[in-house]
Amino acid sequence: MTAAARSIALVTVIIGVALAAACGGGSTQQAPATQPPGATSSPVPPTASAVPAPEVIADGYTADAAFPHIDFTKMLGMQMVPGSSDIALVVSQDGVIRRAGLGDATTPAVFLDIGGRLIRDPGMEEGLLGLAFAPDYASSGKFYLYYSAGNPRRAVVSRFVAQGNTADPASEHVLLEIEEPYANHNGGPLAFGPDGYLYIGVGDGGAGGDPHGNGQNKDVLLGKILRIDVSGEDYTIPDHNPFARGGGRGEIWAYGLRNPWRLNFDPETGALWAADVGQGEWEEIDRIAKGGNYGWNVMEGNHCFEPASGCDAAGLLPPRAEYGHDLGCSVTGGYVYRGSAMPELDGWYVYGDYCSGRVWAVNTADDESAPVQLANTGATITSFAQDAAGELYLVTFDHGIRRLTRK
Ligand SMILES: [Ca+2]
Repeated sequence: MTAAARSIALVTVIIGVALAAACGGGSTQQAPATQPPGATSSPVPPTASAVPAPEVIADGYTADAAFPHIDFTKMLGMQMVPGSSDIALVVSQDGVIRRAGLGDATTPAVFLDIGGRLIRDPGMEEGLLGLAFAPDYASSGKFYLYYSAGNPRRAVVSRFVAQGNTADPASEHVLLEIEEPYANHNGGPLAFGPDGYLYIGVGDGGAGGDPHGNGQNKDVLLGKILRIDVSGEDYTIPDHNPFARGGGRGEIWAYGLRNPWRLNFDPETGALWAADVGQGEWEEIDRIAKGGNYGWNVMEGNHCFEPASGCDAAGLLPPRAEYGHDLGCSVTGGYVYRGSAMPELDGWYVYGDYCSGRVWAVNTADDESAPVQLANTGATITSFAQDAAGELYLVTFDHGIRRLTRK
């Protein structure tokens, strides 16, 4: 990549950030609804047994302030402590994790601070980026973090062990380090699958346009979804990983990703859903399959990227949903909703945009229906969160925690 091209890529990033203030509201552009207008105008039958499930209505949702005592700089995650209906860990990009009670207004206390282990001269995308609790956290206290370190610049996946209401930084056991050529596109999501393995979203290494072709290179870990077994002291490669017996790095579960930003399993179907941040035009949502090639940098969303036209899309898996930069600039993945307060969203994957604050949902029960815009919040959405009942929240840089509810 030439210096000029790199400058353009950086300018693109900067413009994207500026858009956070500019795209907050007002536009009437939105994804089409899946039901005809007026579908809800019929009177609701009086007998409870005959009440049909409400439908997902475009812009029929709101994101109101929740948990005002949980509002810290650079929040990008809130996850319920396994087994608790009230206690969450709140992750900040600066390396601080706080332990927060949702049901009281007590200022959350620091659970763990690894700020000193982060890169000293971070780009705006680096930092503490992901947290996952071990499936046996309630008894083991084990949890996993993904963060950016320096000298050399790299992504680190480590295990820590909690004791009581805090965790000792000295409990760290580094599992995996991936050298990062640039400061951006670090990925960072972690999630345990129903198979008990740890899934890791890794960005393409950065700059712009994936100049080293990492997304399509199965011999590197950049631009991938990884799956590793962390049940032992050090990680091992599960036997059934697609390249466990050759053809690429054994850790790879899926490839052709650019910058996966949030990765979650549907607890009902076991399907893995990821959001992949686009280059300059298209943001996408992917259902991640074993060995799947999600196209980057041959394609950005459903569109040729390299080359810009006439690319060979054979064997590339298209996104389940995409949107253009007229509606945002950086997708934030969420969850397949399985709560009860919004039954019409059961089985819909909810996601949003960091720059515009728009929130959408797409039905995972089919492969074709269009996404529906649920709300246009204007918030810098960095993650979604779920409470113990499976209700949804937005974690934001500038609007604290917001609860998604039907209007
Ligand atoms: Ca793709």
